[in-house]
Amino acid sequence: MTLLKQLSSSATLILFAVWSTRAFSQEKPEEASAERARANFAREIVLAPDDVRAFEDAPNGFMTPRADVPHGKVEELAYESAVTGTRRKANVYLPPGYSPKKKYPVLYLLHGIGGDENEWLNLAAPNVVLDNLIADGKAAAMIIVMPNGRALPDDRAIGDPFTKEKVEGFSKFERDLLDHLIPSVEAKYSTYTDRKHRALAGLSMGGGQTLNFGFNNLDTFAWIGAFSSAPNTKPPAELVPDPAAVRKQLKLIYLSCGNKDGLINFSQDVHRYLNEHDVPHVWNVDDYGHVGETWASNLYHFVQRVFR
Ligand code: FER
Repeated sequence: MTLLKQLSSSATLILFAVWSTRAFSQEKPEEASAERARANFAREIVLAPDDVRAFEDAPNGFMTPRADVPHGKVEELAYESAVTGTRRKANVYLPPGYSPKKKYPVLYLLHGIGGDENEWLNLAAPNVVLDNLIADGKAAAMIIVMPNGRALPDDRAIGDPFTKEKVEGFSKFERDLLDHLIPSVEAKYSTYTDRKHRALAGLSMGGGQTLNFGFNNLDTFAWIGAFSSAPNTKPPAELVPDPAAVRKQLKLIYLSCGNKDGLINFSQDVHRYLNEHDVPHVWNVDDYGHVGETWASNLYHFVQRVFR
């Protein structure tokens, strides 16, 4: 069941009105609840003249497997994490012709609040999107790592995803990613190991994680993509306290959201702050709500702009 269906299946309409008038700021894990999520999704959407598309939707067939192109493969990576005290799983896409004799850049791709390491594969088939783009010369051959971003001993995507503990798991993932996942990926695969060859992107909670972790670790990532970022996104002045450093170090900041997504306020605030501080970025507002179509389409656009 999709998150939105899950949320609309019970009715707490009065809370919508109460919470949607509250001033915007980051939602702390202890504040998270299904009610708050419904209220966040029901926020009034106010579009400014520059809240428009940077790109058309991805073309027909962009995520359809083609018989005429070489295919990469998806395999599982298991890694030990001192953050969770468990052996964790990630899905890894290796591009067509992957060879330990070459070195590859790596995109870390993060899921939403109800997802796990399989969510991107189900929503957007990044392996197919990349096979097609690489064959057309439109994307660099890259490894894509799809981890489970809920860094908890029990990280299963079951039950109410909005509990304090589960939401905290998404913040704890910063250390899991930096101290355990990245070193494991770079030990197992033939990768470059500098910031210019690492990208971080995600949808919704994963978009918030991308902004929170990406801006906080400029020495680790040079390319960031946040699609339909969730209320876990830190307030912009906290995210980017030093605009000059970001301007200098990041090679791409890509923000997107649908113009029918009640969470668009969170992305608009980051976009406007970056504009006020002259930090170049992509801002793509398409015509979707909080749905897989916008994430797949923005993944298509984002991956063409990294590592080149
Ligand atoms: C919330 C609304 C939405 C929230 C998280 C989300 C933590 C995440 C949505 C998603 O990942 O799709 O209030 O609080």
